[in-house]
Amino acid sequence: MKLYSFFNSSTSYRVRIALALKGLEYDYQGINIRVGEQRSHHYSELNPSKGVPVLEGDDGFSLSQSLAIISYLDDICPEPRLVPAEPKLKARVLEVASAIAADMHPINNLRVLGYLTKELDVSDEQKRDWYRHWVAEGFTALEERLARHGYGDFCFGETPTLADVCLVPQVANAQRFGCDLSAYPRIMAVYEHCCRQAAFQQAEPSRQPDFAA
Ligand SMILES: N[C@@H](CCC(=O)N[C@@H](CS)C(=O)NCC(=O)O)C(=O)O
Repeated sequence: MKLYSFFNSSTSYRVRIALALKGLEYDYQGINIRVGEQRSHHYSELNPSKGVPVLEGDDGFSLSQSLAIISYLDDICPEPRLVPAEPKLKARVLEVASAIAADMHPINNLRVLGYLTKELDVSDEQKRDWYRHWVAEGFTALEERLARHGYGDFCFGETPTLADVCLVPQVANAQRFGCDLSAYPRIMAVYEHCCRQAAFQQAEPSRQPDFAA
């Protein structure tokens, strides 16, 4: 398998965590989204949405969208299951994953931040305010959700799920943008617990072949 990834991309980070948890080997192909490689002719043939990650199987099957990739990995390599089978737990896990992947990530994606500065002439400070505002909205709701329904060291129990796989990269990105995360003790406790696990460490941005400070 080959993973098209960018070290700092939170969506790539999700898939790297899933691959590491499942112990799956893969070749790493860095796509530098800072310089626009995701918009190159070659890459947009692979992914018309022009984003990372893309997973390419040895049989030529290729797939974009981090959540679809993780669902596929769960089907071809079920242990450990990242989307639990039990209906209510599965729904809770998907609720958290969707809050991050569908509500939070898209409005702070690189192309959105780029549009703010390049097309709408927003200053870097205003762009940071935008980022921090949407992180605060999203994490305030997520903290409440986890306080009501979460338990154990991970989001839900003592084994990682898709909820943790989405939470860790979102926290890492928020830290990179200098967000104050002190109001989210449950989110941060889960994040810190995950960061002590070998699979999560293996997937960290600083440990990727294309890492650049
Ligand atoms: N919903 C997609 C989003 C993919 C995506 O847009 N990834 C970001 C990096 S986190 C990207 O490649 N951005 C490039 C850009 O915005 O131009 C997924 O979950 O895979």
